[in-house]
Amino acid sequence: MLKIAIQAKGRLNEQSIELLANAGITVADSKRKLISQADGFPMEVLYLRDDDIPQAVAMGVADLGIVGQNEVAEKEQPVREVMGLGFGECRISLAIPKSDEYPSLEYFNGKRVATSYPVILKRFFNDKGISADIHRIEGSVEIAPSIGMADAIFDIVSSGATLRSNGLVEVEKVFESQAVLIANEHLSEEKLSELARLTFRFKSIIESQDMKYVLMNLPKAQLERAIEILPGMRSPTVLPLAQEGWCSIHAVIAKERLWDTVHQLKSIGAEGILVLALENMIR
Ligand code: PRT
Ligand code: ZN
Repeated sequence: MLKIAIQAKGRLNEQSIELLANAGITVADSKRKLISQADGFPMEVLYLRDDDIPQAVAMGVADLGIVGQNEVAEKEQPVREVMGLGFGECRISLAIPKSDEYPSLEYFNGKRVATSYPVILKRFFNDKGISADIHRIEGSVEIAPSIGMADAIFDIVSSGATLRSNGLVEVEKVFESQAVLIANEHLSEEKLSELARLTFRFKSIIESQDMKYVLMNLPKAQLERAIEILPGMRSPTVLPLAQEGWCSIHAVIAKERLWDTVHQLKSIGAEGILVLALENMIR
């Protein structure tokens, strides 16, 4: 049976539980438990702090984990990154007081930089030949410059609101992150085949999140043109309508192309266009 570690509480907890639920795996809420048995899949769930997940997976305390790529990179534990999960997107950036001029990376030579990600930062500065003084601090990194603890910071940025409200500006985006599924490097054959069943479900959920299911009525004479407009999985499904000379078309369209495609279809005479959410796309 697979054991998966997820964040006990925090930003990735809810979406990890939701992803499992969409994959047909119901897990208990983590508030009172450290470990629980899932329903719908042979799996145990371990609730941990995100910082501990890479190590738990590397040691085999858990077979799998859901954690930010930032933690995987920082902790440098030997684990396999299986797939990106499409949530928890953020970046780790260098930010400086907005009153400072920023000529180039050279700015950081000799500066004190506060961060909870010293390993990633050290690697970046080494790569770029910058010699700065890296201060490791946990939590509230963004206030370090204003209280005189540091000249600059290296921290997680999402909307940028936290930086702005602390009088800082983002000057270098260093590391892009999202939640990932990680696995122990020495899983048994049996566990690997359970993992394959799990990733199959995850992939179909993640793919379908970017897609819409579209149906419409169209004069049969325009069918050829509609097929050219529609990207489709293979080709669109075409059904006859009771009304002579008309048909109904069903197709799956990527969200970012949806409106362009709809406008084109309308311009060749499509009517009664319905756009539906797609729950799962199994290839
Ligand atoms: O208790 P535990 O150790 O498990 O949790 P934690 O407090 O260490 O982590 P948590 O729950 O804050 O974040 C978990 C993971 O979510 C991170 O490791 C990232 O992979 C991911 N993530 C995505 C984020 C953000 N977005 C995010 N915005 N983690 C933190 N932030 C914080 C950031 O530190 C900063 O304070 O949000 C602030 C910036 O947000 P904006 O929107 O103002 O730019
Ligand atoms: Zn943490």
